Amino acid sequence: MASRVWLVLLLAVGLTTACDRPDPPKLYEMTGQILAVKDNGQELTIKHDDIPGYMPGMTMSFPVAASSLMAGRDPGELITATLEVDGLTYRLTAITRTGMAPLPQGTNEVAMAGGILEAGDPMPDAALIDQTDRRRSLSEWRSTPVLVTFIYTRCPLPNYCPLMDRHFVTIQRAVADDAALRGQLQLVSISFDTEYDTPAVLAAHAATLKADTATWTFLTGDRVTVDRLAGRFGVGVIRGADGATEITHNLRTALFAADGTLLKIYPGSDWAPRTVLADLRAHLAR
Ligand SMILES: [Cu+2]
Repeated sequence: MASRVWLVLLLAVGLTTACDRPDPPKLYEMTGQILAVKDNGQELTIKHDDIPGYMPGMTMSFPVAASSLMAGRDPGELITATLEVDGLTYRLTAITRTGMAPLPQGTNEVAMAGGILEAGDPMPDAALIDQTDRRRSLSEWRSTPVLVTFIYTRCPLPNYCPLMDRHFVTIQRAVADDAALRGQLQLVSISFDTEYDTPAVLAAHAATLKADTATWTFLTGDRVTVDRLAGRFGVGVIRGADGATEITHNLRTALFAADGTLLKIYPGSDWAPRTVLADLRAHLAR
């Protein structure tokens, strides 16, 4: 995902021009913190500061030019590095440790740096709790098609969590009304507001939505578990200071197949319930 963001950014700012004689690679000095060391291949996820004249600070993955540069790399390391940009490719050609610092708290970007689910991946497991205060394992949903999303009940943005709720209401109704789909899809909404969204709050929320809890389950859990799980789905969660009620987050809704593998992720808010229903029908027909 990060590299796609990067590509879009490069195109948007027009750093490359087609047909020109190739320019020599450009070198930029950057500072940041290593959040994750990818065990497969030579890649580091770095939360970096602004790179003057090039890009604002963000968290993204960088390929490393030589395996020798990977020696001794640790999450938490503060570094300076040289970023070499050659057309659309980029890599780190020098890395120097300047210190160590605790990994960021209050966000789950470390979990996200660990790798995001892709189509075909098995549904991750997690120990959670449902709206009736019962302990549940996400793996319980591995034997049926399931649509999973992440929300919090106090979300103030109408086109964020409340929209996901409305979409799930629409899908719940469509599935119930269609003989071919009835009983063929479970819905799971997981709250990352682990402080406020207790089972009782989730039960009240489910009642407000007229959720049929036989097919639509609301889950939450301890913050570390939920944040790690959200990260696996590519949902970034940034909490304010103590007492803040708003949580900064993105939206990712995932459809899993009857064998528990990921069929498709619907990012953001501009997907339509009918798309999910069509994908479900196609999956069931296979
Ligand atoms: Cu929200």
